[in-house]
Amino acid sequence: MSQQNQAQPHRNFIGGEWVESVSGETYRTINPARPKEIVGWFQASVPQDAESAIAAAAGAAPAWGRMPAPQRGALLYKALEVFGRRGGELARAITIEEGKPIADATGEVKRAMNILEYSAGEGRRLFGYTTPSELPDTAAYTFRRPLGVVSIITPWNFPVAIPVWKMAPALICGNAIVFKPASSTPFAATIIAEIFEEAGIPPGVFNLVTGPGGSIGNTLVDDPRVKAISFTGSTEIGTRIYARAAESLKKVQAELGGKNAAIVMNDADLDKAVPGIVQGAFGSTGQRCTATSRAIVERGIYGEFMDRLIEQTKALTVGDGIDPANDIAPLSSKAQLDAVREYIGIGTEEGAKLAFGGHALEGPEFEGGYYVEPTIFTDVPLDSRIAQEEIFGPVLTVFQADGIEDAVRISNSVQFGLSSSIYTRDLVQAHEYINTAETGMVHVNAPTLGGEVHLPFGGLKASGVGQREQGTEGFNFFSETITAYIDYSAGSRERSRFI
Ligand code: UN1
Repeated sequence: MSQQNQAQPHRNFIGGEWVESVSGETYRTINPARPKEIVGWFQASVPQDAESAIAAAAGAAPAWGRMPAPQRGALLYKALEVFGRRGGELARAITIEEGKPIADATGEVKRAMNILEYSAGEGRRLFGYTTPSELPDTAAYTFRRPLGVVSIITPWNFPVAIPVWKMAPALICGNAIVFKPASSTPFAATIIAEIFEEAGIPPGVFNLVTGPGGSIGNTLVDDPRVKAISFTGSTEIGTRIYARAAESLKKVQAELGGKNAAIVMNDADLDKAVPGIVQGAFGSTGQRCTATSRAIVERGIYGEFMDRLIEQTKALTVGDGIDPANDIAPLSSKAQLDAVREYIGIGTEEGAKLAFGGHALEGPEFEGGYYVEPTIFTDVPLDSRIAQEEIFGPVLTVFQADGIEDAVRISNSVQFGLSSSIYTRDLVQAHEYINTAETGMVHVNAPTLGGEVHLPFGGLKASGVGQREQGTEGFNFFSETITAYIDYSAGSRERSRFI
């Protein structure tokens, strides 16, 4: 039975059973708003646990893959229904374990539900294509076949939406999954596993293994029964996974870092641009691969933009994400807090001007939580580290540009290429940017964030590799395309062969 006593450690979900790690070890997660508060205890899994999960998935994959896709879709609809019922609980789990404001967590759950709905419906499509053959009386068409077992390795910053936007397409395509959430956010992952169990997922189709990536990550990539890896996380780890998986020619879908820019042209509507950049930079405490970490502002509007930016940033309240009055919640961990503080220090040393914020918030009212003020740097040297590296916190760097070409040059000057945005009323400038921005997603007059589940999500350059997530591309990643040729001519006859 799925229900686990809260006082007991949560368990792995393998082959339809809730089981302990063979290591006999557990570890705890904490609430970043009050680090003294323990969220739960979880299994510290070792390679043998990952192997059991892979074996369970390999055993379940053939029958699941043969089940008609609309029936798999019916099961995803059922999971959607349970998600709806447990949505509030999931949002709270996100906030107390990851830290983000409850409104962001609620939005995240909604996104997960959107992709479940979209993927469930895909059970009645999963299109291949037909095309005329060059031969007479011959049918030629493609269809999809599942890959088999796939590993789903996800980060802490979206503990619900990212896993679901990988697993829903993986499952509808007929794959069995082994899901390894980030070691710091296994609580929401455990609830997701409970939801799929309650929806009636056949044993072994959905497996959850918690614990540090250093311990089980390699098994989830190397095991020959695993056919593909879908990963979201740092560029460093993504590069290692891609290289490892290449040894056995596995498919990899890796969504990695970002250093996203929002351009503000002289003709921009600042009533849109300023709130859009404030939300992009500081929403979810900046811990989002699509966060706006650079604003590139045309010189003529710079003064007014900065005045409004600082005024609106000042109005943000920082505090525990569970209180809906707070706009900025803690960073997700002590390590994140340390990294962001270090970058703020580096920024000052590198000669950038600290225009707002820059301090950790440490008074007794903050209860030891990992808070940092929203922070804005101006006069940032283009080759400096804070201009080039992903900070993953509420830190915005601002640049000045002379016209669209200069703005594009600054925008494209980083190794990353995930998302970008331009604020302008001029269609010519907007299209110039859409056509030349080195990013996988471009927004016009809207923040760099987010996306809709039926459109592809992903980036160029160091921001990712492999087929995009979501949209049709997501289903393409999780299926093999098989090409069939059928000669239906009556009797034997001389046929010209295709070459
Ligand atoms: C979003 O912009 O809402 O890790 C989603 C991340 C991204 C997802 C961002 N893969 O932050």
